[in-house]
Amino acid sequence: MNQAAVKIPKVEAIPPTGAHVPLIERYLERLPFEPGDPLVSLQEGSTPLLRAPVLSELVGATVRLKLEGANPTGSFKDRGMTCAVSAAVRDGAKAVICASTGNTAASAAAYAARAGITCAVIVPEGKIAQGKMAQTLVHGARVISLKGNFDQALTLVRELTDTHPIVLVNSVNEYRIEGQKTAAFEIHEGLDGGLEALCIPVGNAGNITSYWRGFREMGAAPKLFGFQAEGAAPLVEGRVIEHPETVASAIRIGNPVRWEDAMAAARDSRGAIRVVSDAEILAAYRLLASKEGMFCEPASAASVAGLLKYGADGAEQIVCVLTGRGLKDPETAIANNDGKVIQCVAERGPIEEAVLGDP
Ligand code: AN7
Repeated sequence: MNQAAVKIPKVEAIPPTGAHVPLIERYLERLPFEPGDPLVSLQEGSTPLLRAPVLSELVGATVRLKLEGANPTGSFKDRGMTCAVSAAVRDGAKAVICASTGNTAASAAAYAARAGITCAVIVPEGKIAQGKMAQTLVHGARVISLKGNFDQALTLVRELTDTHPIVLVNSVNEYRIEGQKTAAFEIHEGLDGGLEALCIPVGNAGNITSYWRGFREMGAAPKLFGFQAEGAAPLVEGRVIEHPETVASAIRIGNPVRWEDAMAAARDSRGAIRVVSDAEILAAYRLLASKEGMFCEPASAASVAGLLKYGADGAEQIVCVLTGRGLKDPETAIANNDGKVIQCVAERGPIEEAVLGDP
């Protein structure tokens, strides 16, 4: 089974998707905003829900991918950030700050630029992917590279924001959770309430918390399966990891802020939080790119790695959340693929051999 086997259906039944509407407008009645409040939006949300035929075949169920990399800065963080920055502007803030493994930084930098306020980000030195660093810098944020890890960075920004009038936009900020719950609304609406299991990567655990809140507000209760990387799996091991390590730099987090909420989401949904190895993450990452045509970042592939490893408890309608876009992390992509680049001189014969010869 591959995409070529899929035929254009005869009857077109295109549901209204809410595309071209800022997320806060689309779900205003369910978010802590009022008409007339300042709106800082890059037209986030309303992301595609893509069928995954190869995965569906492998798992023996209908698997779809929620493409959060289609958000304006390339990750799900934009859902929370439109809310956090709109609220900050409404409340008169002139600056926002976050600790970040990269995506929160890129998103905060973009929304702060849009709002005309300043942004500072603290990132673990040498541990954020190049695409995210590029975004953050070009949006004009102040980037502080910390000789330490994400958890230390978060502790420091929390102390700073206790004593300075700067708004913290990590997922301790309730507006982040409120914004991110809208992805659950979209999936619930997109599948007419038919979702049975959701697979999602877990780092600081804000997103799994948000999805559970969103599903509950819709009166839905799919099983939530969260996946942590083996070297950074505090929720699975039940202890803080002092020196988290994983190829999936976005989820290299040893002491998640939303620890209790994440455990409650897994328990109350009759799901689980489980571990996948870096090798399993990279295998899923390559499979998504080479068989489904979907290039996500390594952390995102943890959701698919987990589904392939553990299944989804017999669920027939499954969604894997692809939290961020593959272009975020070009180094990992270039270091982990089966492709090759063939050098060639600009002449007919060698070109023919390069294109048509035995690989
Ligand atoms: C692609 O940017 O924590 O469990 O500082 O970038 O809600 O933390 C990123 C997290 C999954 C985990 N996938 O989400 C940050 C940051 C991607 C991510 C996660 C992140 P949470």
